[in-house]
Amino acid sequence: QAFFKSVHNSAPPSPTKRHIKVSVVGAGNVGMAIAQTILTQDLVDELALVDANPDKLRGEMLDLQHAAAFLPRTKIHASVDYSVTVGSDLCIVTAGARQIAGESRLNLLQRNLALFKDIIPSLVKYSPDSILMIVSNPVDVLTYVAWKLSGFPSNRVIGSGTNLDSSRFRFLIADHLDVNAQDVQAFIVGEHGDSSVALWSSISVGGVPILSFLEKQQIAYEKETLENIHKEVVGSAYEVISLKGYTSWAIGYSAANLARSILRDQRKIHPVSVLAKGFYGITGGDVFLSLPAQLGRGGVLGVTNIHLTEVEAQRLRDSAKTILEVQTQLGI
Ligand code: 6V0
Repeated sequence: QAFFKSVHNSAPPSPTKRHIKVSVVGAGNVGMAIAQTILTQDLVDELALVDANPDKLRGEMLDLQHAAAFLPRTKIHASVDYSVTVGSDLCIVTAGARQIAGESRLNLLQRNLALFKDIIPSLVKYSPDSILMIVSNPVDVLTYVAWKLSGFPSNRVIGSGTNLDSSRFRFLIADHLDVNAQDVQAFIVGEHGDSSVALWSSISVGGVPILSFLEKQQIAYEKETLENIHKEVVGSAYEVISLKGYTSWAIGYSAANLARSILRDQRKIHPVSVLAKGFYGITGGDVFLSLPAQLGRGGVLGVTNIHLTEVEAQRLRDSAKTILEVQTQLGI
């Protein structure tokens, strides 16, 4: 028996909006921060969680479901079986082996490669038309791995890349100038991590190019101060991890921000990891690294042709070389 009695003379149902589904693989600190940010921002109708640990997974699912009275209505389910992800529009992968003390990055990568060989084909099987967003580290190489394993066109495989590094950068510049971080346009591109490249030449605040503004005002800007801000960005993940054990909130907002641009076809420009061969003189192989890319319902819609100084372009090519060197040792 129906809970509601039907209403007489009710209008025919209005065309329902498209059902949007996102799956998050890996219900750890990062996966759950992304899941909860997506929920609070009312981005999806259905959220599926997958993890290898069934107890942790069920606990996280119940904990989120218990907030239903305070959240936009979203169907949340979870399973160790990938059939739960069927028909996803977007699949976000945060699963990852944790680095063991003294373990090399390459060894960690080999372990994560083994996980991806299981995860990516399973996602593709149930959501062949989805967009893949990779968050697990090392994110650029694993995005390449996901692209290879999925057989998807490159516009549907995106790494969260330096979207997070750029938001840390914007925060630090805003803090330095005492302005709102949302008014600071600034990009960090290249590898998510140590060889990332800060694009100082294209920073603007409220539309004002910052370097030429400072020069015109004859405010001595110290190159060293600027370089220190970039160094702080590179070191900030290490600092947070050494203090609280992991990073979660900023990557949660960063990934949800990318999800919004994709699912709502926002056509916004984000520095994310994309197939970079052929852009900005990057040659030598199929490499994924972050470039300012326009994101929408089709995934990566294009790469912005921003002006780089020769030094910035060279740093970007060096960053590509660093990633390619690691990639060639993988054997896939
Ligand atoms: P975590 O809290 O250890 O969570 C990892 C989760 O993955 C655990 O719940 C595991 O049970 C699960 N898992 C392991 N193997 C599998 C598998 N085969 N299938 C499904 N689930 C599995 O780690 P945390 O959440 O802190 O980090 C996750 C990943 O995100 C790591 O690789 C981090 O380095 C990476 N980050 C990437 C960032 C970025 O900007 N790209 C930022 C922060 C962290």
